[in-house]
Amino acid sequence: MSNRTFTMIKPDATAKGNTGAILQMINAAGFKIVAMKMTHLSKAKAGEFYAVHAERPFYGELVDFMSSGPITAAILEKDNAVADFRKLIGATNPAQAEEGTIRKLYAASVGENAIHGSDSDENAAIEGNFFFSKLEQF
Ligand code: FUP
Repeated sequence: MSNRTFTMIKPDATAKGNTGAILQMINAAGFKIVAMKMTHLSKAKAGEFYAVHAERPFYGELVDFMSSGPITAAILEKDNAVADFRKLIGATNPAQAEEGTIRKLYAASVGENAIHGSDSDENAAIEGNFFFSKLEQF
C-alpha cells in the first residue's frame, strides 16, 4: 500500500472557480499536498497523459477538453491514498457519484468531471512523475 496519489483539478472546475473549494475538501479529508502546480496542457501533452485511452471512442474529446484551459496538478499524501482519494472524488459519471463527493458537487458530466484521481499506486507514481521532477516532490 502506497501513501501517495496524483490528482488534477480539470479545466471545467478551474473555469467555474472551484479550485479553492476542491483543495479545501482534499485537505479536510486528511490529504497533505506534497507537490502542486497550475498549468495548461498542450494537446500533445494531454494526449500523452491519456495515451492508455488512445483506442477508446472518447479519446479525442478527452484530449480536447483536457487541453481547453488551465488545470491544477498535485501529488497528495495520506495512508491508503489511492483508494481513499477515489472514494473522495466519487464515480467517473457524476450522476452515479455518492452524495458529498467532489464529482457529485462539482462535475457536470462523465466527460467534464472536475477532477482526476489515479487508479493504482503504479499509475500514481507514473502520473506524478509526468508533472513533477524529483526536486518538486516534497
Ligand atoms: P476515472 O479513472 O474515474 O477518471 O475514469 P476513466 O479512467 O475511466 O476515464 C478517464 C477520463 O476519460 C474520465 F475522467 C473522463 C473521460 N471519459 C469520457 O469522457 N467518457 C467515458 O465514457 C469515460 C471516460
